[in-house]
Amino acid sequence: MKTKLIHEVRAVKNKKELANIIKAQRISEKVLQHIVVKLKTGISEIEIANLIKKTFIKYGAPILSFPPIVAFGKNTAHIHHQPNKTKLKVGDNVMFDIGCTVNHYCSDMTRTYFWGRTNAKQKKIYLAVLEAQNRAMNLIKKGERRGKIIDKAARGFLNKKFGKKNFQHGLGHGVGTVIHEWPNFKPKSEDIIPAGCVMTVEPGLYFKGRGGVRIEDMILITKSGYKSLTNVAKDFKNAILPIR
Ligand SMILES: [Mn+2]
Repeated sequence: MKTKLIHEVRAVKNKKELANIIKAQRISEKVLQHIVVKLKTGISEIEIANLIKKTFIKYGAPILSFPPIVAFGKNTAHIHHQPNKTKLKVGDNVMFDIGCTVNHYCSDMTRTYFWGRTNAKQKKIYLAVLEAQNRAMNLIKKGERRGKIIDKAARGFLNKKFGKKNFQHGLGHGVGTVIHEWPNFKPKSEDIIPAGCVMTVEPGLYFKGRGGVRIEDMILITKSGYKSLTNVAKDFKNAILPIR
């Protein structure tokens, strides 16, 4: 057998490592649940980002995987938006990309919501991103392990529908003691994804000056398929938040 390189060794998680990642993810889910109900028209991204940090501390995970991304409205078109004073308006896209660490192991999740109502375009974009994610996951379920083919399943669908400019990042990455680790789902990836690996699947569509949608789940690659590690609803109906 060929000697494994360090990035290949650490990509495959043992039970304890996996338990830490799952614990970090469950905490993130609790935080998201707590935060979504704190939204109100006029609140700013930075206020929500600060509340997210405080809530992670409250739930026992003060060390985050990365600074939380909170984006409202057209700011959701920026892949790595930094929360600012932008205020929430009715009809806005609302994007949260958050993760924390447990014993150094990271979690990573993105959800996009709509504040109060949506138009036909927002719905079309959301459903396309969700479909792209499903296509990639179905391929993994069937046993595909080539990173670029899995990326293509989502990207090909989105490119065909919306053109080539609107999904500018990889479909997913390994997660472990660092938030982005080997292997990768991306167009030029030669990676073969091993069983035991924790990966994100995070297609997105971004329209400059208008807004974007990204849906990101973490999955465990298994011998026969995958196991989802993300327990947060993502169907379109759940994405529309009621104004309180
Ligand atoms: Mn990610």
